[in-house]
Amino acid sequence: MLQLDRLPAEVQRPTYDRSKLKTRMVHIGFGAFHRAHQALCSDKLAEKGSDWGYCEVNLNSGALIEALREQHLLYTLTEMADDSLHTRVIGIITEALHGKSDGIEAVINAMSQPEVAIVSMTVTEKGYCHQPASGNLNPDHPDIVHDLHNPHSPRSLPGLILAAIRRRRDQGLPAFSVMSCDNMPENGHVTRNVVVQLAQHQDPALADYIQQHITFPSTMVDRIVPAMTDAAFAALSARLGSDDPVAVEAEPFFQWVIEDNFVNGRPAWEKAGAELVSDVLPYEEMKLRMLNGSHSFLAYLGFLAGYEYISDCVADPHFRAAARSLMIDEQAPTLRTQGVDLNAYADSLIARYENRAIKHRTGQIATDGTQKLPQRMLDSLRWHLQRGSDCDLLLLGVAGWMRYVGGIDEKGQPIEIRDPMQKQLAECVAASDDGEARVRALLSIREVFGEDLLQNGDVVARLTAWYQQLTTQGARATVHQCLNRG
Ligand code: NAI
Ligand code: CS2
Repeated sequence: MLQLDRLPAEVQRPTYDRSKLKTRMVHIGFGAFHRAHQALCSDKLAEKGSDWGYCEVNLNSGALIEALREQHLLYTLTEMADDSLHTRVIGIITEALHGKSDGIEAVINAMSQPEVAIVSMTVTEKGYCHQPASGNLNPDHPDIVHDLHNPHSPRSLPGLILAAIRRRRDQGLPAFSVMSCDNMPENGHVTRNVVVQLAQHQDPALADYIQQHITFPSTMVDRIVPAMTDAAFAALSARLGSDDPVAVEAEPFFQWVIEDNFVNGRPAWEKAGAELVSDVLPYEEMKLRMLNGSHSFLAYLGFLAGYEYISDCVADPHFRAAARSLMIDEQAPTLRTQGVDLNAYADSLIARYENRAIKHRTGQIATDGTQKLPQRMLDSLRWHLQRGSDCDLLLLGVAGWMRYVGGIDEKGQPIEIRDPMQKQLAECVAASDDGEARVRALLSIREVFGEDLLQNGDVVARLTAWYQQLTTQGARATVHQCLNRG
């Protein structure tokens, strides 16, 4: 348990009066990223006099919430570069709830307090229960099926938001704004879509109310925050003089671009490093395609090549050059971004990947590929296919995912595939021979690939060629060859 009186003097502690904070925000998804990003920004703002505090909620695992409560809602964030580290105690949390042990009613009640003005979330892409290719609600998702029949005791994020909106409307309370901080293009629109579509099934009048009264600001969020490991916890405990099971470590870089569209006020986040803009889409697209697209490319191919961390991948000159070429030659041309030096942006991303203090596992980034591929690679792939322009690195990235979800690595060892569609992936793999049949079987997953890619013979042939090359020659040689293609 974190003990403030044992912490070394250089650890920064809150200097503001925590008892003056009010619970004006409820955040769903108390994961590593939120602890290192939005919570930090609001903590910095509290140092400047803001009273916007957070009620933190986890819907599935309760261990973190329990640990947070035990240490008086405090935890440490350590920013790590190759040659420096800085630890700060975050004090911005006022309450913490676990949907299962406290009960979902306690969470709906917290979201229905008069002072709550913002509900935000980082629940990973799969938490939205949508179809990744279309952004529409997946009506067959088991949690959505449950929530359709049990609107007052929801399990899903859309169902929970809807229950709280209904409660506030019925009690005549002011509406809140709903802000997604997950890595999806137009994350505000995706959130609005799933909530409104669920409402249309449950209560059309509520869907109209949402359209009129609730805003869903989109955000672009950026900071590399790897999952903590046993080794990281042990090193931190030795430095801090006490354990902090809620601790998180992050790179120094921080970016948060927020659509300024809030119905009931917001913290002045711009005073603590965020950018408030009228249109987030160009920022989101740039980040999702150049950063997350290259991350996924490195994750699948790097994992297959035996690289454990992203910093190992970019220490290989061929992988580094391939990642940069993917960013500049295949992702940058697809962007609507204006006024940004994309070459400098690509260089800054590579420099961030080289940070060896950040142990960002390729296996972590490789999770949930079905939820990530459309916005990271497939939108750009379609852009090139329409124009007949070169997109072999994107194709190789997709082939890398196909090889990865085959479930056997280059040494013949099993890969543990973590993906909400894992069952469907395993069925596709089991029912298809390695090679073109495997490529076709995976491309036929419409929720991810839509209809068009499987029907495009050229795409199937080129994906198959890269897939087979990965199988026969391995990821290292294939990345090298793709880089030197004619
Ligand atoms: P994490 O694994 O530490 O936390 C995930 C959180 O999502 C947990 O609180 C979990 O309870 C919740 N969750 C998972 N599935 C859910 C579901 N079906 N319904 C409701 N809640 C669910 O992951 P981390 O690092 O916090 O990342 C979360 C998301 O934040 C990412 O998927 C991404 O969209 C975004 N993000 C992460 C960054 C990073 O470097 N870690 C950087 C930028 C964005
Ligand atoms: C990563 C991102 O886990 C992943 O899929 O690509 O979480 C990445 O670390 C962040 O988006 C950086 O802002």
